[in-house]
Amino acid sequence: MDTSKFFAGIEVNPDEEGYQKTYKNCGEVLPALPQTKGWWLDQLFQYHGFWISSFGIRGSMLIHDHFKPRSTDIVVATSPKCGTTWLRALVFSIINRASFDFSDHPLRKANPRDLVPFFEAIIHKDGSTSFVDGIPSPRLLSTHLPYSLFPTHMTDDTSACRFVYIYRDPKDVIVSKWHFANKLRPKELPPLSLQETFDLFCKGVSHYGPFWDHVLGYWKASVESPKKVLFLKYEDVKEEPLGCVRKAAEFLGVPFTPEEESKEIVEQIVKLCSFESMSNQDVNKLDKRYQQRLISNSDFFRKGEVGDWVNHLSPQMAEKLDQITEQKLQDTGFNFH
Ligand code: PAP
Repeated sequence: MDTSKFFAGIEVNPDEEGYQKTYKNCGEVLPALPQTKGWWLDQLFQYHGFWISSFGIRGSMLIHDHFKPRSTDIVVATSPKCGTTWLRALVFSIINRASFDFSDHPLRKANPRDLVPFFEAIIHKDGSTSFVDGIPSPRLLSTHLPYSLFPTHMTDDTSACRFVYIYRDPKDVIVSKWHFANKLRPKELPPLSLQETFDLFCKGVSHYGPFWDHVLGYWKASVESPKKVLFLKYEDVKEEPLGCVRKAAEFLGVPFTPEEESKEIVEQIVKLCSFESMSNQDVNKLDKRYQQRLISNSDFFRKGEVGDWVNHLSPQMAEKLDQITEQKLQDTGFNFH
């Protein structure tokens, strides 16, 4: 599907002085950061307390220095493997519900990552904010960046842009990450064992980790600014999808009207975005790594279940992880239950 109509591509001109300053700063900052081997061929850098790939840091710096938020912007935020694909689909279909027929919906022809661009990656790739500047309002962008890495002009009360965040039981996150990492690892590397994955995750050394700090950052922001950050839980959306979709629509300022309710639009959105429906769309069965991407659409659909960790983690691993979670959340006022 041609998704260009959602993003008006614009000529990139990163030659100006401001951008050169950001590139120079990035070139100086990156080599000085603590580094470690990533989960595939990449390198992770510890940047403001989080382990992030070089592209994420460069993207974050460009956002920080050059991105101009609009009051209508919506940022879909997650720690990886917490339900990014699902949330992208849900928010896209809530916002665009008046524009499309559900039987011929863009989500039947395109993967959600083609409809809701990966904010820091696209800015890193372009080397400037030109592409995102060209997206018509309301812009939907997706990010894995921690809340604390966004500039204050996006997070303080003077900016009306909103964040929708979803988190998930870390035991299921580990299992999902483990499968995903092994899909991405090149053939010349041995598979990452579950134990290695577990140890790295527990040490906080995972993409955009430590996981708990990521979740806590968005949780605190949702408590302090409930109109700015909506904080959802994967397990809750699974259990009560209709209520969560209504809540998200209200948060986004587009509650469902009685007429929409009578036409069962909420039910149609939930059905369209369900794992069963999405994973069965031809476009999401593609395992072709297209457009020079490392990852194929089918890699984002595995089981989509709550509690699959019991089939992989030993009781000892589960107990250790629960203990770490309890420790990390101690005295924060937040818990995962
Ligand atoms: P990302 O952060 O790398 O973009 P993300 O979409 O968050 O990935 O993670 C994929 C997980 O979401 C997979 O979980 P699993 O490994 O436990 O199965 C995937 O199956 C699940 N997922 C994808 N689409 C949906 C959906 N529509 N509903 C529920 N879960 C989904």
